[in-house]
Amino acid sequence: MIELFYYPTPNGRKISIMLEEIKIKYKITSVNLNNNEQFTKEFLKINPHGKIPAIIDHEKNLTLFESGAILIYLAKKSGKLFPHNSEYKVFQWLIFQMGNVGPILGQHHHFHHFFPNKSKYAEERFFKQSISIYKTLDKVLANSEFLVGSKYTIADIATFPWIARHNWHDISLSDYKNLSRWYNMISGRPAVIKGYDCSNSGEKIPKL
Ligand SMILES: N[C@@H](CCC(=O)N[C@@H](CS)C(=O)NCC(=O)O)C(=O)O
Repeated sequence: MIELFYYPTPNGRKISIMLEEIKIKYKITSVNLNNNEQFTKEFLKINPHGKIPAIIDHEKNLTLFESGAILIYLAKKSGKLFPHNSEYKVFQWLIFQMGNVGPILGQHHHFHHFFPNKSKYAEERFFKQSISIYKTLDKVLANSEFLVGSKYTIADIATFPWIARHNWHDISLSDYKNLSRWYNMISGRPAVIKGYDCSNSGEKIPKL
């Protein structure tokens, strides 16, 4: 049994979607970020950096944080969504998500959505970099069904919940034809629909 420490955010949803995709038994423990529950003494023992997601694999008595590490762990445990013959390409796009998509889009919606007009420099900087990420993803998906060829992998799962926040980014996803095709395809997967709202918060996957 996997225990997922969760809040309905892009990083949290990567793992709930993965757990649904691999059909493993799991339970959700909510860590309410609005109430600063990520900083409780108990949670800091699980992730000393005070961020969700984290998991405990109770069968193995293993605690893990950082969504990329958790995705790799769950893929290896289940033997799913991490094809051996394209392992390094999966790492490439997973690391691209961890190092670019998440941090840049995260900073962008922070400055643009929560802190508008207060730092023109920061707002413009992250907006520009966010557009560049959308363009890069659109370009690669012009010649590839998924991020790594024809296989849906943990790299797609890591990236999808960030693109699902496209409304927050004030970027029109429909301007990116290939990224839209990929987004619609993944949005329709039953495991993605279930994992996106695993805590029954009522939030639906945004449409284009
Ligand atoms: N690199 C981390 C990022 C985790 C992260 O930033 N989580 C956010 C939610 S999406 C969080 O817990 N924020 C609470 C805070 O910063 O206090 C990962 O991929 O797991």
